[in-house]
Amino acid sequence: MTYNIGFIGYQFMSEAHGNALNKLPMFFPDAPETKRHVIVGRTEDALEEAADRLGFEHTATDWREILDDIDILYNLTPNSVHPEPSIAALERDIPVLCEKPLAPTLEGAEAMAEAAAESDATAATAFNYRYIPAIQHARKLIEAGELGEIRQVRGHYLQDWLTDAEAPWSWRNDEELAGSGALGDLGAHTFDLTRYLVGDRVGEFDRVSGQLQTFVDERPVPGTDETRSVTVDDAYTAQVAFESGAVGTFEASRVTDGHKNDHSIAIYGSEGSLRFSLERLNELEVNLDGNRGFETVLATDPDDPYIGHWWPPGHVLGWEHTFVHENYEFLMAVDNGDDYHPDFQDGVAVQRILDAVERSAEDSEWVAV
Ligand code: SOE
Repeated sequence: MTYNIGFIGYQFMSEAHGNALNKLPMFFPDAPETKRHVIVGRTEDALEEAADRLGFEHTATDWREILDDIDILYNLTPNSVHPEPSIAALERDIPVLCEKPLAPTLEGAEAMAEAAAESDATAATAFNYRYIPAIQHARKLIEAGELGEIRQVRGHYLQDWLTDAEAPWSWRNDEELAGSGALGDLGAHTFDLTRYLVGDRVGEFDRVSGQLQTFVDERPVPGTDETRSVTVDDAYTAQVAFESGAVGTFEASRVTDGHKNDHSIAIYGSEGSLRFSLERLNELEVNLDGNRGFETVLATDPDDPYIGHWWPPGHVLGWEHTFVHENYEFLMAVDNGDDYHPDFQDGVAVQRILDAVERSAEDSEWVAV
């Protein structure tokens, strides 16, 4: 079967997923066949250009028009547009891959998770960082008990694209369109990665104490001489208590000047520890034999996940490869009817954490997730 793919959205994430679909036939020849059938957007000129560049046969300006013609929906829009099209597709048992976070609010994410639970179709939340070979190597070490009892998790996602007060306003700066700022856009990834790496050992996020801060409260609107208010956080920090008694500290920012895309996580156990940074995504630092400190492992061996599809050892991978792996696993799950994670239940679990951090920041106290 060749699956007709529909994208809603034609910007950054559409390029990442379009590139991934383009690479699958050559590097993952057992992947289900797909056709980039239709791409949806509001601005016709930009849409036509994107359709050409991303290899789509058709364009549309209303997502409601495409559901009869597609086999799989990719919802790659601003967060406020995630619920309605995703739920409509799932009600027709059309598989959905939706970018993260699931929705601007917990209510929206719960409606999406409910639709997924009632649907026979696969519903994926696009937490792509689970598909890094070094991260999957880390999970194997943790699952094998190499770190012993997990005690502490430290995670951060630091960028600096909004350090300049003149950096332009976008939907990611608006509470109605995004829900939150660095918290939902970046913190969501770290919360999911934590659930993926140590969820089986520390349980869920139990209680959080968080703070949100906005440093620049209005920004220029591109192509105009106007400014618009920033109604979401530039940065968040949070303390976390897990169900097991393990503890965590988390933060994300869009104004940490000098950090470009530094998604880092460190796990500390009774027998050892490990740490990872997206800016060195082929490497995992491990500290497993006593007090020698951290040693760097290059996760590019043939038996490291996905590496056999690419290049010889040491011919390193990049950010884009995480989307190729994610699309491969998603399409295989759709084709085989297998369980897929991270699904919408994983997505709503992260949304509960986002919501708790926001409530805690509002009330300046610890809150239950
Ligand atoms: C923000 O700049 C962003 O594009 C996030 O929205 C993505 O989820 C992350 O993978 C890269 O940074």
